[in-house]
Amino acid sequence: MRSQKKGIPMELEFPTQKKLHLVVGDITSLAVDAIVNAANETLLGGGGVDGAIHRAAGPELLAECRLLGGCETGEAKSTRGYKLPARYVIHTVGPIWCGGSWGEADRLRSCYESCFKEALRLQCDSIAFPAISTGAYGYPLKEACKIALTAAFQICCQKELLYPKEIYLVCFNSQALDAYNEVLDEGLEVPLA
Ligand code: AR6
Repeated sequence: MRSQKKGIPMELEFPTQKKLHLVVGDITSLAVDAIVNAANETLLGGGGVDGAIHRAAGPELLAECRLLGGCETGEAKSTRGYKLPARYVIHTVGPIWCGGSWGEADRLRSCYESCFKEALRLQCDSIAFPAISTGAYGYPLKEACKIALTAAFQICCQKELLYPKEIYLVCFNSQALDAYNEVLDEGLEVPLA
């Protein structure tokens, strides 16, 4: 499908004109329509990417989050981006890894699907995801990357779906980028949406 060297960011353009980007960096710096936050059920902030997003957006983000009444694992709720370059933050709650027999994969898949639904509702052309659940929540990186890529490919294959048109999978370090590239090299089975 492609000859990409390990550790190198990339861009894939689909026949639908949709684009998938693998990028390395800090999601808070991206000027996209929506960035996704890997939050917890309170939606009141935390460490990791959640902390970085709240710091960069400023205190108004927390004020709006307080009005949301939390969020169930696998679901998503959105706020404005405030001081972020992104217009919106879509907050989702990934599963805590408990060994893999507790529906973690279904719930992680549901995070991506819920975020895409929210991006469609908000008419976002572009959306950027961190590798949800792969930090504090302990989800094995490669398995999580496979779920993220499968969900992204499903969207990119749908010509009639108006939003989003560009998906960014953001890697905070080279391990995440390597994991995404390994999954792509091994090939993906993408079920029809
Ligand atoms: N930009 C992009 N990716 C990042 C950034 C960043 N600025 N910072 C971290 N990552 P985590 P989780 C990557 O722990 O596992 C919070 O306290 C990081 O390398 O942020 O879903 C919440 O409040 C990793 O690959 O989220 C919850 O309590 C990925 O983002 C809990 O952590 C996710 O790591 C959620 O845990």
